[in-house]
Amino acid sequence: MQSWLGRLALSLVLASAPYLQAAGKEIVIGVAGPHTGANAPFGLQLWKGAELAAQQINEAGGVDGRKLRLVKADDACVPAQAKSVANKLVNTDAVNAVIGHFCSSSTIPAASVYRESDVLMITPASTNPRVTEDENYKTKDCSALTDAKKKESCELGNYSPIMRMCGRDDQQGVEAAEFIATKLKAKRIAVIHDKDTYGQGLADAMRAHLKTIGLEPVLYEGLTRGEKDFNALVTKIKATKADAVYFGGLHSEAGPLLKQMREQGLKSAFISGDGIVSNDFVSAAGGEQFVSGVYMTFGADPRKFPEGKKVVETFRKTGYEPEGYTLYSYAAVQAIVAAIKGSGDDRDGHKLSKWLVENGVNTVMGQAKWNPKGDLLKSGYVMYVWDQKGKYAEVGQL
Ligand code: ABU
Repeated sequence: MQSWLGRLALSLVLASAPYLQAAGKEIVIGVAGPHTGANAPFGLQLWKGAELAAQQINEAGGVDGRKLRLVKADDACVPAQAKSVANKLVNTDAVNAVIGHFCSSSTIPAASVYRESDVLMITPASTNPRVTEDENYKTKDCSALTDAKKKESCELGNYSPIMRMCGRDDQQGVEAAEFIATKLKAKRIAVIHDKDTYGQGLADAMRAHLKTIGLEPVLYEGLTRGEKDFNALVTKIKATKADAVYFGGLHSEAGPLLKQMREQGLKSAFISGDGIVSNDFVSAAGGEQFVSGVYMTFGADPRKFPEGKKVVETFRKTGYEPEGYTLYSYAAVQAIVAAIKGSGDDRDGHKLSKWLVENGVNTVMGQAKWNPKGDLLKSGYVMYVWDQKGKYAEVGQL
């Protein structure tokens, strides 16, 4: 039997170390995104990446013996649903952290739930600047505080639990504008967007940079998500004699818009962003012949990083091509696991974020480092082009 002194010592250790208290308990990670609906291909990318990462980590012994368990949370890219599934993940599933969401317009309202509950959220794919530029999140100056505990808590509050594993549209838009102006040498540019946080935000960032280089779009217009007939809009674009059409939005609208442009004989260059980085863009457009020659900005191809070679091979052996944001999601699991191990805390979003900011993580995509706001220190965009086989590769590599 344990002596009272032994029991006292044990209870003191447990009280001061929630991580040890949780020993043996599963680590629950929410994987939130559009698992149904038009954007389900992107939800699948997030799920596949997280699933393989969790499986491989569990096979290697888990997190100091604790197994990872994933919970799928479907927001269908609908903001109100995103907030509701975020509440469920926090209050019912008692997640330790969240990967997601995908659509920035869902990530932003869901993030307010995680921020309030102090749960770490890492989005692999939401690129709108407002995801991390939250108006409710203000860095505080803690330097005048003399009470050590208050100072520590104030400083911890400056590490945001809302983080991303991807770049931002204020970078992506600049890359697109530079390419259109200097490589395509387009002068008459029509800018179309889907009126959504991501799509319009990206179109606006692109347009703002065009302005700095002396170009004003010949047309700036929004379409409605979910619609499939854009023929009236195409007629309008045609009338502008645009030599390039830039689209801010997702593959589900980019596909039919592109198809109807080509069917109406409009041969202008078509450029879009990471919202079309899915093989489903090809079917949405009606086939390879329509996507051939389409340009798209996305981060440097994660399938080419040496750190991820084995993981990419494993995916391919199972018949799954780790396209788009799949490896970003894998890397987000790696970050969560590293932060839990490294910080000794399994739930406090600020502590996990602080650890990530101070240490960085080696992932399948190389080393990731963040600022306290949750943005990656290093992220960039490159231009891709889709080919006649319905595949995409960096411009110059085809
Ligand atoms: N960044 C790709 C589309 C997802 C989003 O940010 O809404």
